[in-house]
Amino acid sequence: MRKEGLYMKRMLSGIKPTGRVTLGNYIGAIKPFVSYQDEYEMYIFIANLHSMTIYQKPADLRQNTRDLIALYIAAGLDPEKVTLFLQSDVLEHAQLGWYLGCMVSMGELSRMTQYKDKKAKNEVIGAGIFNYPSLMNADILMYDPDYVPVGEDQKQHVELCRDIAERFNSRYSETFKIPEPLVTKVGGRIMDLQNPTKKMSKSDEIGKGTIYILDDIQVSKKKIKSAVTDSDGHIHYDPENKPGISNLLEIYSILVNRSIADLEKQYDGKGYGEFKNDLAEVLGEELEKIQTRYHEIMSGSYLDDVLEKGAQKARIIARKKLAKVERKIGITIRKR
Ligand code: ATP
Ligand code: LTN
Repeated sequence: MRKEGLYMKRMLSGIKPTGRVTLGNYIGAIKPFVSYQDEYEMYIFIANLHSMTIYQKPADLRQNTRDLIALYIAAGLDPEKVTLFLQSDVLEHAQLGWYLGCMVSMGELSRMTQYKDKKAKNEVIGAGIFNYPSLMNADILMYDPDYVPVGEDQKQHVELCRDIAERFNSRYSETFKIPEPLVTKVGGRIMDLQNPTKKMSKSDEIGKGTIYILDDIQVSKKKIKSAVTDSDGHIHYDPENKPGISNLLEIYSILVNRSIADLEKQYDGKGYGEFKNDLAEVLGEELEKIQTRYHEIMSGSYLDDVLEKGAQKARIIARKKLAKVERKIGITIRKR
């Protein structure tokens, strides 16, 4: 794709529909995607095949999937600029995932933190968690992106993807572009409001320290006002010694698009109460905008149209890439 006479770099990423979308997802993933859409040719998909590694009631999976796409759009992602699609709508992902799964070693897969963490919990784990990176490699390599924006936790998967792409290219011939992970600096790890040394997570059962984008706005504002801070009363960014207030400063900075230093100056000599009240107001306004737009999007058939268009565009690239791979590896035997 061209932009003002130059080729736009391509970006691709996915989010799993595994639960209710949190402020962490919004700040760490959705909002950055919106900011990239004018600069890059973007492919964003809902990783619903990956979400099967965690059991969800079918009705919940359906609801979470529709919510996630609607939230992307409500947050400002423009389907005219970005190709938005469902992973399961492009069958080539699973097929390429199989081929790439035959090129990765058990040792490499066993070193993945996501798998190791689950294994350490000593629960029964499905083979999907172990094989997870092969499907993710297919998601990425299928589209030859230059960049893959992800949270810190996913960087290791993108690095494995680079190794597998290089292995394929050297065993067969140049086929895949080697992608770069892109990890956001501010907002890459929003912390739990009640326990700011732990990541804000959608799989947190109690939910007191997690803000859900579609939750009641008054409840979310209250969560900000009762966020755990410290007793020194000085509004200053120091994640090590003042994790609570630093987390709130990061959230504030991203929401108003101002630097942390600027906010520190504004609140110099002021109390935590005033700071939290202001942040609660800013968050409330942002949530209100998103929720209004979300309800409009959910009401008609707009979402289905967006997904159909997105799948059609993605399939063209995926079919071409899979055909190329199958020719190279010797699966295709027909001459024409
Ligand atoms: P869980 O919280 O259950 O571990 P998750 O929200 O991390 O799940 P994903 O759907 O994989 O699960 O996350 C989508 C994106 O949101 C990823 O890029 C992830 O890095 C980012 N993300 C998730 N939580 C946060 C957070 N607290 N701060 C910043 N980014 C986050
Ligand atoms: N593993 C990612 C979701 C994901 C993804 C991808 C991200 C699946 N396939 C391809 C980037 C590129 C996660 O858990 N957030």
